[in-house]
Amino acid sequence: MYVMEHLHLQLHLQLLKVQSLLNTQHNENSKLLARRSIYRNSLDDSNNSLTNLNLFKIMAWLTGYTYRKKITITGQSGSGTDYQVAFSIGDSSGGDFHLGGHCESYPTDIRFTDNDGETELKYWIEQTSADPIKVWVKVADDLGSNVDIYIYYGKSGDSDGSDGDNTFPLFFDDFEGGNLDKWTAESGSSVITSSKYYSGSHCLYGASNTGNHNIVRCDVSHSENIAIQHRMWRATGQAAVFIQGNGTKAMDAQIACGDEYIKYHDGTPTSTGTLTPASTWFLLEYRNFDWNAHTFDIVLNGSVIKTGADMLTFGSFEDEFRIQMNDNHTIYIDDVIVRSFHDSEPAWSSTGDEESLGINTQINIADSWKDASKIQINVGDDWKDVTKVQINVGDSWKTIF
Ligand SMILES: [Ca+2]
Ligand SMILES: [Ca+2]
Repeated sequence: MYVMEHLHLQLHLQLLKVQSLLNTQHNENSKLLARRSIYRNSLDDSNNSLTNLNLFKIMAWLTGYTYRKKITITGQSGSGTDYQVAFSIGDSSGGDFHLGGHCESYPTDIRFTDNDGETELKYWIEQTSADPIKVWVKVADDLGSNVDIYIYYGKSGDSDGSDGDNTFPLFFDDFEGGNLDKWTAESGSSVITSSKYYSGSHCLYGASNTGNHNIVRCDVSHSENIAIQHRMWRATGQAAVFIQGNGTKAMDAQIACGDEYIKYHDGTPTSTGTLTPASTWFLLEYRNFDWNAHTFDIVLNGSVIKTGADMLTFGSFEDEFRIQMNDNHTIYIDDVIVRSFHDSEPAWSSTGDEESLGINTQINIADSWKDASKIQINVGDDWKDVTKVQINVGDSWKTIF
């Protein structure tokens, strides 16, 4: 056993840098000695052998953040990589889970990482003034099965990391850029306005334009693996049309055209039977596109109101998403997003306990010092937490953590 310990320890010499924890002087030659007691708590003696004790796994910590929680997402076969998953996260209460009031400036000082604890993931917060916030995180790992990610939080003076463009690379516009650079204005006089908005301080508005609909369109390739969503505000009686096609067929969603119902046009305007909200912001989503059967689903505020809506035979608007705000109708649009979609969607499952960086330990990985909150050792293909680390200084054992 002593032989085993010795070999084991050689692997770790110079790996651990201890900051400010020891008053006792130590020098570059101080040996980090991981006593058997370090891991005895989490191991039984039968596993405590050299052949099994072969690797250390360093759990990295995102520099600058004081707290983190592990988030587990339930995967769905076929979902793939870079899927955007939405979470509801409260400051000190509410949501899928909350951050215990430990943000310095909620929700600015939050970040998300891969399960490695340090590779940052792109995310976008819908309304930063909300509590709980709704956050979309682009998950790098394949969500064909369950995936863990981390949320970090608690960093004074942090910058805003919310990034819609990179979270939704297929298309994203919250109109905060103040222009229509991502769009082609087909007719009318659509403008960016700050008189109303869902996110930030701007949205798209179809200005008064008698006899000529306000139409803008953007490039969106037709696919069965996307959902197109947007926020909308309208006064009673005001109408808009949303179209996306493949050059042969098109989805054509008609919002309160002629009456107050949400419809789809498959040759004739057909009601979903659901009334269109008025004088409030609502969320519309078009998804579950079947470009063979020529059908799609319509979703209002997260609830499916029509499955298998038939498409329209339509030769125009190939691989474009088109917004038509009827002339002289008061229509506002915000947060146009094209996101990943799989018929059974991956979703938040659970969130682990809060972990904090209460110890000043660093591990040197490839000549770069990383904060380490957790060290694990691999025993029989099973990772076990190291619950205690001691260092020998002047023949005296000092506990690091
Ligand atoms: Ca990963
Ligand atoms: Ca906006």
